[in-house]
Amino acid sequence: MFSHILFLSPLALQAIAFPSHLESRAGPCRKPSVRQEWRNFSKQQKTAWIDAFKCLESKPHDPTLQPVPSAPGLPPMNTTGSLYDDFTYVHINLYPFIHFNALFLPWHRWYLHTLEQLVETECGYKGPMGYWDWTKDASNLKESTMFDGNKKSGLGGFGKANNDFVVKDDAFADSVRSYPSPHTISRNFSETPFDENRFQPTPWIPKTRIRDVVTPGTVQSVINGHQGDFKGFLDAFDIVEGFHTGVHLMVGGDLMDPAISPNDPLFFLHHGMLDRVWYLWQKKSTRNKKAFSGGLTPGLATLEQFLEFRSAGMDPQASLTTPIPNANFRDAVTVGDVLDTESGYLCYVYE
Ligand SMILES: *[C@@H]1O[C@H](CO)[C@@H](O)[C@H](O)[C@H]1NC(C)=O
Ligand SMILES: *[C@@H]1O[C@H](CO)[C@@H](O)[C@H](O)[C@H]1NC(C)=O
Ligand SMILES: *[C@@H]1O[C@H](CO)[C@@H](O)[C@H](O)[C@H]1NC(C)=O
Ligand SMILES: [Cu+2]
Repeated sequence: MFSHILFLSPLALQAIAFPSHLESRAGPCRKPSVRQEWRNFSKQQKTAWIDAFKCLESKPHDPTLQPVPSAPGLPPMNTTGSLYDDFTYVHINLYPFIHFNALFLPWHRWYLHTLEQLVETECGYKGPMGYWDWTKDASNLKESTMFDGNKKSGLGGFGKANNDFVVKDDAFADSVRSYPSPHTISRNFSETPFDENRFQPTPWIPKTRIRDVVTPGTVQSVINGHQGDFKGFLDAFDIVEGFHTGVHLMVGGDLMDPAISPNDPLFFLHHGMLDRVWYLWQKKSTRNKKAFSGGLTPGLATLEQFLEFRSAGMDPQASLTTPIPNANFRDAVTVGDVLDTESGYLCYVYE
């Protein structure tokens, strides 16, 4: 599943999508919202968060979404899908421009913020955004309390082999996702996701167990390292056998397929954690806070190129004025607008 995305033709990756209506969005941030660890949500808060996501499933497609020319394999847009589906579609469409390059962290920060705005403005949600601190679960991932089977407040567990791994015990069990074709989400746990062809080509990927990747020590060393060097930080953060990819592959099902992975609401809690790791690194020093660098073209044309450029991308180089690709969906902003979570355009902290 990862394979056909990872080794896309480089030509397909060169056209970076420029959003329209670009304007500066700084302003005062007086009372930042606090993003909470999911297990720190009360049961009522969990239900409210889930209901807000379900509300997006009941809202119609937004016709302002204008897909950009993208890689082969982009499914046609389904205009009878929901606003939630649109949100997934933005990720599918822009996938080749926002992974394994400098935009990975800024883009996903914009994406989570856009989701937060959607649930607030479209659905009246007033509760916190969340994150999944998987370091708490390293010793017992499959039995993690994240995978709580409750029809009102639970994100659910894993499906069964005799039922195509469709998740049945969660609050989203009846939620139909339209991409790539209508279905309800599935999950298929693996403790050794790097060792099971979940990510190809496999021979060069260390056969690390996921429990050894999502440890507090791994995260701390990423946060403490590469002072002032965003590219170095990003490379350490997003190694193929690392916690970003590893958690996607461990959960399996929708979350494992990188382009459509936002179909599973766990995506937003996993990426909340990734955004938090960046935030914690930025908090380490003024140099980190201002650091941003890397290339816009993912170095994915060949394995040799990937091993050389890793996650920080190739020329042309990105800068603070680089637009965040948005497929004309919601705010058009630049990297500089999302660098600081308390800049004014953004206004949040992590607990
Ligand atoms: C589009 O999405 C809707 C809602 O999920 C679904 O009923 C319909 O079959 C989809 N159309 C196509 C062509 O997949
Ligand atoms: C579920 O995961 C196992 C272990 O990785 C794999 O062998 C199997 O093919 C997967 N099944 C599906 C339907 O994804
Ligand atoms: C959970 O919330 C409590 C109080 O609201 C706070 O003291 C604690 O630090 C939070 N836990 C985490 C993991 O942030
Ligand atoms: Cu992504």
